[in-house]
Amino acid sequence: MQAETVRFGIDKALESLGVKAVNEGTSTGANHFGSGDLIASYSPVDGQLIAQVKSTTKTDYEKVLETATSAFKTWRLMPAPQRGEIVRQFADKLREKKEALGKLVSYEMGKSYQEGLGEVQEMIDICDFAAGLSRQLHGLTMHSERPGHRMYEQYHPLGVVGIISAFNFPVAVWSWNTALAWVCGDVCVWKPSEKTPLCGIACQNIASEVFKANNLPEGISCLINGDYQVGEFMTKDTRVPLISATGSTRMGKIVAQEVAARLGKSLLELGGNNAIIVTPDADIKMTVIGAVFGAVGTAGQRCTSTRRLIIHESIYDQVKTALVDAYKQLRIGNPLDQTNHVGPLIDVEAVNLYKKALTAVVDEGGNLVVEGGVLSGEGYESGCYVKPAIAEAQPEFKIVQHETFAPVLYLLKYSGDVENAIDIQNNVAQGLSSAIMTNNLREAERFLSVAGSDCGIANVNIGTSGAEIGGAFGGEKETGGGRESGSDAWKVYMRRQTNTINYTTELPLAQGIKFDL
Ligand code: UN1
Repeated sequence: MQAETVRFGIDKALESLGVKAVNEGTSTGANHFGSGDLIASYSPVDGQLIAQVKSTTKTDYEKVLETATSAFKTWRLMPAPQRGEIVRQFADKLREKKEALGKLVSYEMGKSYQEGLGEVQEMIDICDFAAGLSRQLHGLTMHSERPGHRMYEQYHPLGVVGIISAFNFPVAVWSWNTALAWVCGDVCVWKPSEKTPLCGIACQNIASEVFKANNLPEGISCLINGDYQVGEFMTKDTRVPLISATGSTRMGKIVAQEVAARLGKSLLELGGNNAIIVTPDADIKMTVIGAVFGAVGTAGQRCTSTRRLIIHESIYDQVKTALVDAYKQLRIGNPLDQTNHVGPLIDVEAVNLYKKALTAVVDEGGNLVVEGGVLSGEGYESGCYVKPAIAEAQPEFKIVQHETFAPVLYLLKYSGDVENAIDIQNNVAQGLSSAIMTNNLREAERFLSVAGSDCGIANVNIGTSGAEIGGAFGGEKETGGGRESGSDAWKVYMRRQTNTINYTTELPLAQGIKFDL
């Protein structure tokens, strides 16, 4: 009982999600198998081994692809609203398992339990969205230039969709893809991050129950596990028309080239280097809340995390002081304990990158106003807990141009007009999320205008992270250009067909061409 309390009920959560000590890491639904090496999942929370997962071999993968390809032939024939009903049932199951799954996300990945629950809520939201969407997979109709002809376009499913996801959103990003792909009539093969394989096992178990209860064939939801080589089985496979990959820009460039080499489609969600512009007309209290959550939420490991604050010189000192004060209130520790704000980084490798960034910013002439450092001692035995840091820096510093997946916030000063701040903001390789804090309508509109932010997401008076599922999610430049989640992101999971129908007894040619025999 004592141990149970200390572990915040994680053992019960694992049991309810069907996560065992050793799990088959390959699955086509009810059928789990796997013959590859074991992947061990250690919690960054307490350094304990949670469980192991058998990785996917090439032979296992072939079995998955055969099953998925055959399931597609059945699944695509089911009317889209009926597929939406299956996704609705999946959302119900997620509601039942929300606490357990939120806890596993928190324990395996290290984000706060609140954020773990939030991530499962994103899954539920996208499923609800997809269920409604299943009745709205509309194409357009056009007027033909020929008499007695009709033109329209329709959307058909693509087939097998390959999903490669990252550790930082170990369940939600899969669901953004899969919920849409399923209503579109596709079947999915998912390779979760090898840093969070148990979240994959748990989600697959939940999905499998729903497909089984509806007597649907094996292969609509598939799971594979392993490192980049297992990802390569899919990226190089012409039977997988679409690869949706979330992760680093480095990974995305490799995936994009492999998929392009076979003229497949890819949807890429890669690195961000997100900034908040703080103008003289900003509400400072709101700015501090938005910036602190953006920079330290998920320990700075969101692709939407706030990395740069671009502050007008007239309020620079005021904002800096308010931030330094706010950082003093931050409680760092076990993320399952709801009194803590900041949990651990994913692993020791991430801690090293964090340390490197702090050294680099000082080497380049920056100044640490909140020093940071790695925590040790009781409660920090995993070696993954770090203190969020703030550094005064210059926009052109190499380290400021680079995405470090850790709670390091750079303060940059601008003078003059908002255009100067926008220039600094846009002058990085990445283009995911951006924000401006201002009560000045002109500044806000300039930020949103064609000459404003060049990012996929541009917010006014909210931070850079925490996007809602209803909008299309993604970014430009080195972020990869993909769009997932809401709006019309579903179109990437389908193939478009233009149909022209002649209901006359003549065969007139388009463009007025005469071809009399
Ligand atoms: C990610 O970090 O990969 O906008 C996704 C957000 C979340 C999703 C982040 N809704 O912060």
